[in-house]
Amino acid sequence: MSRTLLIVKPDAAERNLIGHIISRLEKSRYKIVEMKMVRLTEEVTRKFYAVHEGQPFLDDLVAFMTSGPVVPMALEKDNAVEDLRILIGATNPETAACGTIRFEIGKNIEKNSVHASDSDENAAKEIAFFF
Ligand code: 3AN
Repeated sequence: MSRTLLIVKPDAAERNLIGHIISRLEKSRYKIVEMKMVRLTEEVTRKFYAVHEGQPFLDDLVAFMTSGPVVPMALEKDNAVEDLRILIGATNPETAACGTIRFEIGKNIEKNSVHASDSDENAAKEIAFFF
C-alpha cells in the first residue's frame, strides 16, 4: 500500500462536484485516510506551490486556489501516486485522456478541478503539509 495527496480545487467545490470526485476515487479502490475542507491563505498556497516560484502563472494560480474552499485528502492504494495521475489525466483538460477526471470536469489548465502528488517523495511531503 502507498499514499498520495489529492486536492479538490475551488472550481470543483464551487460546482458541487466534491461528492462526484470522491465517488470516482472510491470506485477506483482508493481508501480515504484523511480529509478536510479548508480555505487556503495566500501564504500557505505559495508555500505549497514553492516549486513553481518564478513561473508566470503562479500569481493567477495562487489567486484561484485561495478563491474558495478546497478539500485535501490523503488516499491509500497499491501504486497510489502513479494510478492517481492516470485517473486525473493531463494538467490541461483539453489534452487529458477521455474518461479522466480532468477530461470530464476540468475547465481549463488553471481550473483543472484536482491536484495530485507527482511522486512518492512529494506525496509524503504534501500529506505532511496538510495533515
Ligand atoms: P499538475 O497539477 O498536473 O501536477 P503542475 O504541478 O505542473 O501540474 O502545475 C500545478 C498547477 O499549476 C496546475 N494544476 C495548474 O493549475 C497550474 N498550471 C500549470 N501549468 C500552467 C500553465 N501553463 N498555465 C496556467 N496554469 C498552469
